Amino acid sequence: MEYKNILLTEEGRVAVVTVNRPQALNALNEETMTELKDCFTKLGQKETVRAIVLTGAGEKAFVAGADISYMAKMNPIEARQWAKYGHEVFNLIANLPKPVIAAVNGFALGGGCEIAMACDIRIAADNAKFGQPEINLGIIPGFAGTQRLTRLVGKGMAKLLIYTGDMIDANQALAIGLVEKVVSKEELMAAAIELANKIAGKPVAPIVLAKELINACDEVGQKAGEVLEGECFGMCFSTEDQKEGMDAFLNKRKPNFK
Ligand code: CO8
Repeated sequence: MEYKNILLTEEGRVAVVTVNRPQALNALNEETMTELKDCFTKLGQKETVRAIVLTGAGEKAFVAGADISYMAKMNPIEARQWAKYGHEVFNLIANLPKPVIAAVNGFALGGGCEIAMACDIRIAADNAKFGQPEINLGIIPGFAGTQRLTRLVGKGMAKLLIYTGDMIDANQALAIGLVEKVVSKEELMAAAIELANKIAGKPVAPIVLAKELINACDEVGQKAGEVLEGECFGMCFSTEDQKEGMDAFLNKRKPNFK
């Protein structure tokens, strides 16, 4: 598939996906969502890619939301379908068997905040702004914002943000646990790529299993989570990397993971 609204670059084991509609502050229309779906599906299957960075083109925005001009004339059935499509694409990212880091370089509003939340880790530039402003359009978040925001920041803070539609800055987002790190906007991409490379250098199976288990927190209780963890922990011992990691430690050398 040829991409018109996103850019894909790969350097070593890290792929960078850039939403590229700066004229509309990288708003997500159907075409962009379909390209993201295609791109993440392929990256998920590509063995040479071990970590992915998602960002937005231009100085101003990561993603300023779902495209309002695309949504304005939707009927209720179409809007419901659009929300479901968003869930499908963002779940693909959230459940991809490799880490995805959002490098939030400006406005992350509505669907933009929601796609950032579908990523594993969020690094924000100090000029980034976050919010779920849907209330000001007469709607609610529709790409799982009511669910992912609540899980990340708790019910009270999610209600404050969703009821008011107010934006918060990067440091406020850090304080409430919506992002994991804030850096200067000049340092953003280097920091995101450095982190992606660091994770890409770790053994693959434990990363995949850890992601599945941490995501499973949303679905299962403590007891079932511990059962799953035990199974996955055992599974690690069937890998070469476990033997290598432990042998390297015991012999006081650096591990050479496959
Ligand atoms: N959709 C479409 N176009 C957009 C969007 C958007 N979300 N955001 C910005 N643009 C466009 C503007 O229309 C403008 O285009 P033009 O130059 O042709 O007039 C261009 O981008 C630049 O934007 P501004 O001139 O507005 O730039 P400012 O710096 O003045 O303002 C803001 C920046 C504050 C980010 C402002 O653009 C804004 O408020 N944008 C909308 C933010 C928003 O409300 N986002 C949420 C959208 S709803 C959503 O995401 C729901 C997701 C779930 C959907 C599922 C429902 C079924």
